[in-house]
Amino acid sequence: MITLGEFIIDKQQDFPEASGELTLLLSAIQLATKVVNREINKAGLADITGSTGVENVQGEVQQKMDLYANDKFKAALEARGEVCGIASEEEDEFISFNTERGCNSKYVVLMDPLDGSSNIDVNVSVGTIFSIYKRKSPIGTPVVLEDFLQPGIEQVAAGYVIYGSSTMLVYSTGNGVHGFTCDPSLGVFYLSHQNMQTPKEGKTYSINEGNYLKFPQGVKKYLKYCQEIDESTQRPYTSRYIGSLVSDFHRNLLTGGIYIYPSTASAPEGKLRLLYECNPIAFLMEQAGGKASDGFQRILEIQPTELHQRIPFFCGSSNMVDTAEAMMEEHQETS
Ligand code: P6P
Repeated sequence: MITLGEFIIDKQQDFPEASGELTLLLSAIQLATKVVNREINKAGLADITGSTGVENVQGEVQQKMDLYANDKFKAALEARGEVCGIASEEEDEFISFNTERGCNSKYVVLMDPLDGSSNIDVNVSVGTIFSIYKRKSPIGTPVVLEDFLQPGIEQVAAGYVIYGSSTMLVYSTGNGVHGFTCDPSLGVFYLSHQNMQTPKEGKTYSINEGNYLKFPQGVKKYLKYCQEIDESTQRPYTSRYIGSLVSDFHRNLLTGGIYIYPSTASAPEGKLRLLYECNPIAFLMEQAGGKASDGFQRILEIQPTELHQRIPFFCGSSNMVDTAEAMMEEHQETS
């Protein structure tokens, strides 16, 4: 039974030049995860469900738990002193930790502190998503926007927490994807899924079919393909859509499948945010042997231009993403 802390330190040996800063950063994330997990598990009892009535920069009404989680992760990262700045779905602008220790740190963190938080009120799983880069601006100075606008391929590490039937923290530093399950009696994360690999083929597709009429033609074509009867390819596939990216992703990662949030007529760039949802999830999926694109190009190679920019998202088993991309390509002119 290896704990998350022991595993991170063991893996640190893989990086001779490692100075332990990333280890301390990941342990700060672990600490905040435990605090948020405790609050989520009693959400119905504490006055912490429901909305604040305030809209975030996305134009979405912030849930009380969104702000709680954002504050806890921000505080843990600033206190640990291994991060020079953060960007968050819940913060309009990036935040620079201008202490001497902060300015001299080499990492920036981007996060969705509580993805799918509207599900909390109905007791459905939610998640935290985080993405870690080395800063590009000089050590010793406050961070700048360019430190955050890096393509996903530059990520040093990425991960998510799923607050589900059990609480798991899943991360990668580019050497495989590893999952840790929390023992609630001890509040300790133990290694439960080492070197997670996703099947090349799956039988599950995850998409909000309520938007069908607004989908691009290539997506409509792919959904028809999923629903056709063809025993040789075990179709029709199964539709599973929780409305919580981390939950749909985690299931598809383990069993095979594809998650699609495409552009729609009303949202031409899709809904999901490139920097702190799609890039970290794409990093993990590729590390597990899957694929992630915007329907045409690899997510991790997209050069970001804005902190909260959105992007269409196709992510999952490589054969399924290939098939969906082929249909997007075939029908691009009719999208
Ligand atoms: P819709 C949650 O708001 C989220 O960002 C993802 O977690 C989830 O997959 C998606 O949006 C759900 O969006 O439009 O289908 O309700």
